[in-house]
Amino acid sequence: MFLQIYDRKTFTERYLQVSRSNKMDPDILATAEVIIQDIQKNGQQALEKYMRELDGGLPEQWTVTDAEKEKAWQSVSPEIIAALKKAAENITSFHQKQLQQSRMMTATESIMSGQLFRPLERVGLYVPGGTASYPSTVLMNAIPAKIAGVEEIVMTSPARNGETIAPVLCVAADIAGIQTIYKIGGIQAIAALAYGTEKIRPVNKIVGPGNAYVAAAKKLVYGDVGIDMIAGPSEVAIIADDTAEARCVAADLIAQAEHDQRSRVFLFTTSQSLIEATQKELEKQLQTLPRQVIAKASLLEHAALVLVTSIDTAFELANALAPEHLEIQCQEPLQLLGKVQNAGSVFLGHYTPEPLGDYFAGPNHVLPTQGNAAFASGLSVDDFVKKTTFLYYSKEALEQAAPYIETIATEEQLEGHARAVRMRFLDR
Ligand code: HSO
Ligand code: ZN
Repeated sequence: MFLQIYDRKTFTERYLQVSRSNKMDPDILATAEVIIQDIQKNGQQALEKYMRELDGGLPEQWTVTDAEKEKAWQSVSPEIIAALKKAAENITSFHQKQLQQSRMMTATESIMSGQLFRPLERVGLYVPGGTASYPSTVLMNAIPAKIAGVEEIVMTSPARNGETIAPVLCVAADIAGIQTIYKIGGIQAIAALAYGTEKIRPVNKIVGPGNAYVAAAKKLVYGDVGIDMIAGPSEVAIIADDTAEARCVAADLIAQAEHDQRSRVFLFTTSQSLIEATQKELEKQLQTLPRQVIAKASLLEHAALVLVTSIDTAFELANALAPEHLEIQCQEPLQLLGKVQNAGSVFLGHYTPEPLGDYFAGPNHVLPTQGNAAFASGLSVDDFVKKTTFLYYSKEALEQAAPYIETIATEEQLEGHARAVRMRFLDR
């Protein structure tokens, strides 16, 4: 398969010097705005109207019942259940180490300060319908929330025409400790979670992927509730030296390309022969890929194979790109880890393909895309925790601080601030 080959200069011009814009489609935003405002104002009645119009009707039961859950467990194969449970174990033990305790920064008799860590009370997880509804995503979103101590985690997913939610999603939700699953999708689900209706309790934060309408809705409700991030199509960048195997490099590029025709995949290598062999392997492997059409479109439109003169240059370009996933398929991968500046998640060595992280190993697969890794991080326990600072001063300690506070308050022309300090030392 002939893919464009770049060097440092041409890659920079084509991929790095273009201004990236994550602006949303104004028509979609306008549609979302109307529905959200209606549901915010008219609650349940408006929610039902949009579910009838857009989802083809109302479900008999608004949430997945115990009987439906029971049936789901019966219909999912034991292998899938075992794999999801093992993955959940690994994700749990990785994320447990992210949990922080409330702490004191200063602790003398006269001055105390610190941070209280408190979980969010209620979190809503959106799970899309259709082909991109993944049980692994249920685990990746809900487990960190559970570990943070979130009391109520609810999930919502479309159940068109009264259909039920996919059994494997119900099983994953159970494994992850989700209590309630609503059968609502789209913009109306996000609005209902954000503002609440008669039947839906509002949440403090909404997480999870979704189509352009769901993404627009999340953006619009942000500020009234928290959201995780607006994730774009999946990306991988591979840095490889001549110890990398072309068939593995090609397989890993395809693994991201098959997600979405807008997925972006990159290879940075010092080896011309690896590039040539990768081209051939891509061609060969695509022939038998079920999602060949999507993967091919993604590769032809967005992929870049980049020949660089040194591994340092490979890192320079990869860091500028700030990819969601970065694979380092080099001889001494651990020694290169320190060169990573911007990446959502890093995969080291020849036996650490990215799907290991998507499904199983423990780190989260909800990661910043489209260059956002330059300023953002993957989903973690932190996303479900509030950090409240606290402060205690004794009379003597405040007395010592008072002149400084008064000076700054005066400079800011906020006499009330100065008085709040002074008041404590006035004779009665
Ligand atoms: N690679 C995707 C996550 C995923 N892969 C889910 C398979 N299922 C975004 O990081
Ligand atoms: Zn994936």
